[in-house]
Amino acid sequence: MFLATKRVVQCNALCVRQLTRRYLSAEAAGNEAPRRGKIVFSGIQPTGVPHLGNYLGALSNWVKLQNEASAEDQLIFSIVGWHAITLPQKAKELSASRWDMLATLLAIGIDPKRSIVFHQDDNRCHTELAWIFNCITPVGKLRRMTTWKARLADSRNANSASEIDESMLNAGLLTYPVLQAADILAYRATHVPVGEDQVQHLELSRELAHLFNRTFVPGKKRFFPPPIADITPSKRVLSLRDPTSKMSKSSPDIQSRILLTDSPSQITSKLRSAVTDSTIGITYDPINRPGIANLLTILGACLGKTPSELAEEYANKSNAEFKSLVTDAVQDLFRGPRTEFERLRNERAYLEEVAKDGAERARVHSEETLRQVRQFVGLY
Ligand code: AQP
Repeated sequence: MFLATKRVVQCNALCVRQLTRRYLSAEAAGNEAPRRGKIVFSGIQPTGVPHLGNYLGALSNWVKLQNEASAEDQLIFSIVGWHAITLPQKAKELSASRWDMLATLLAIGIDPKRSIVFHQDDNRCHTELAWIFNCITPVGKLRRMTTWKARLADSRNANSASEIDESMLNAGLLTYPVLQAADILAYRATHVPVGEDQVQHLELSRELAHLFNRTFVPGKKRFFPPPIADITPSKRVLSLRDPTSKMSKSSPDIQSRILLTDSPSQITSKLRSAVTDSTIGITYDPINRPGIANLLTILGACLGKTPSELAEEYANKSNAEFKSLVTDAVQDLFRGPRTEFERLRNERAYLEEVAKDGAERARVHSEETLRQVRQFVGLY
C-alpha cells in the first residue's frame, strides 16, 4: 500500500508543478491569469487531539470541500506548528502531536492525492511572508484582536505579579494573526474554512491583502485576493461543562470536550455529565438554554438537520433521553475516524512520505508567490 501510494503521490506532485508553472508564468508575463477554481487553505495547530468543536466547526468542512471540489479547485491543509509554539510546549509532546495530527487529518478523510497536506514548519515561505506583512501591520490593529485582549485578561487574573505586566507576554501572541495571514496569502487562497472564533483574524488577512496590493503592486492590481471565511452551521461548539464558552483544547477540564479518539464509554460519560438545565422537554433557545442548544447543534451536525427541526422532533424527550440520542450520534460519527487513526499513527514511514510530498507541493505554489512579492517590495 505504501509503495503504490508513494507513486501516485509523486505523479501528483509532478502534475501540480507543471500546472502551477503554466498558470504562474502567465501571471509573471503580466497577464492576470483567469482564476478558474477556488484555492482553499486552512490550518490546525498540533496542540493535541482535535475535539468535536474542531471537527464540526472546521475539519468536517475541509473534507466536504475536498469531496465536492471541481478539478480546478486547489485544496491546501496545514498543520501549523509555528502557531503552536506561541504557548510553551514540551518538545517531545509537540513532535508527537505533529504526526498524530497528520494521522488524524488522513483518518477523517483528507486525501493526500487530492489535497495538499503538510507541516507549516516545512515551508519557510510562511515566515518570510509573515515578516514582510509584519512590516506593514499597525500594532494598534493587533492590540485590538479579541484573542490578544483575552490573553491580557488572563494575565491580569494570574497570581504571579510578573505576569500582570503586558510586556511579559511574548511577541508571538501579539503577531500570530499576521503569520496566519501569511499562511493563507502565501497560496493566494480564496476560501478559508474555519470556525467562528477565526473570523476576526480572517478580516485582518483581507485587510493585509488590500494593503499590500495598494502599497506595492503596480497599478494596485489584486495580486492577493481578499480571502473569504467559509463558516459551517456548527460554527461554535460550546464547552460541555460551561456552555457560555467555546469547546477548547486548552481548557483544563477534560470533561468539557469530546476528543476524536475518545472511546464510546468516554463519550457516554462526557455527554451524560454535560451541563444543561432543569426545564422539562427539548426546545431550541440558545440564550436561555445554552446547554441544550449546544447539544441540538451537535446532533444537528451529526444528522444533517437543523437544531430547530430536532427540537420539534424531540420536544417531549427528557434531558437524559435526549443526551442518550446525542451520545449514539457522536459515537457513530467518530467510530470510523478513531479506528483509522489508530491504524495510521503506526504507519510513520507513510506519514513522513505524505508530509514530504505535501511540503514540496505547497512550496511550488508559495515560492512563486514569494518570488513576485520580493520583486514588488524591491528585495531582488
Ligand atoms: N469550539 C469550536 N467550535 C467550532 N470551531 C472551532 N474551532 C476551534 N474550536 C472550535 C476551529 O477549529 C480550527 C482549528 O483550531 P486550532 O487548532 O487552530 O485551535 P483554536 O482555534 O485555538 O481552538 P482550540 O482547538 O480549542 O484550541 P485553544 O484551546 O488553543 O483555543 C479553527 O478553524 C477553529 O476556528
